[in-house]
Amino acid sequence: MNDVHVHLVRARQALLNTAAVVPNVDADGLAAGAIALRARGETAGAATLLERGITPFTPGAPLPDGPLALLSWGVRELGRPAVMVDHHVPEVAPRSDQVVVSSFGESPEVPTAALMRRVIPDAPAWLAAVGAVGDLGPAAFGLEDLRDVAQGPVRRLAGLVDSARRVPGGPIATALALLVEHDGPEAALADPRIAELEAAKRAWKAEYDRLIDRTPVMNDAVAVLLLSSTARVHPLIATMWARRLSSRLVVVANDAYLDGRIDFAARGGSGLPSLLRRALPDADGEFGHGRDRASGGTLTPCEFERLLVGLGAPDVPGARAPVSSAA
Ligand SMILES: [Mn+2]
Repeated sequence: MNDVHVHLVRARQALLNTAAVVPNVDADGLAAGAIALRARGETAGAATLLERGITPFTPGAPLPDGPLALLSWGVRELGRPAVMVDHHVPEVAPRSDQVVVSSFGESPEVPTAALMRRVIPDAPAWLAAVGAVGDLGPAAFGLEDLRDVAQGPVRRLAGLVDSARRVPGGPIATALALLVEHDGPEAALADPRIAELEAAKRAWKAEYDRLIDRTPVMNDAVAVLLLSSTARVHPLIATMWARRLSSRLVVVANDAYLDGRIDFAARGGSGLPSLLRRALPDADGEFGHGRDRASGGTLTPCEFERLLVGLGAPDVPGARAPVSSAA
């Protein structure tokens, strides 16, 4: 056996032996979670689903005792045994009682659900595809061994599953249950509970349509758009603007997504996580993780203003005046 194989066997054993599965709640995380739960013989109800704005690395996060399987949360400092499966930029080396399986840096990109098939080789390809499509869109079907899945149903299901987390109080547990309980995307789509996901998708789309015509304020380097919505609209709107304004860093912020905080998405440019942290070096907020061209975070309104100043963003009507030290 080679080292990679030994490592994956160790990861599989850790995954099967952890106290609980903690999946991220986007389509990629939930599909990865469904693969883990099925391998462990568990139902969706056994998973730990964290509230909006909380990650497993948040101090005081409501997590069960014991070792955990963290799926698609990044690789960050954690003071307990764990297995972490992920494709974002790893931020720390794992401790000796932690196992990390990361596809970061691979080309083509391998989202977490697809990566899970290396840990659980008999995991269903359609589940890996639901997660991969959630992150990569149709390009996911170019990944090796995802080429034979039913593309239409997988795309439809991936969109519905990802909608659950986009609206406040959305049907995330239902989305996970559909992935755990069914043996194919068609069966999941035929489940009556899919109506909950369809309602979430409609509610999200209405918010997206309401806000899609707002124009960012921009200079040559940075475009900034401030929105107010309880729906998770800002990442997609940021991606849309980054495509249109390809030379600029795009920051789309939402002041109604989390109570009292600014949740923002940054897109475009490159090396985003370190760019953000350089712009706001002393902040202890939850920000500057993720991927090379897709990052963001959650900051207090004051910290967010300082971030904009640090990034060299234009003055934005609706944001409070820049802090005096930068004036
Ligand atoms: Mn992902």
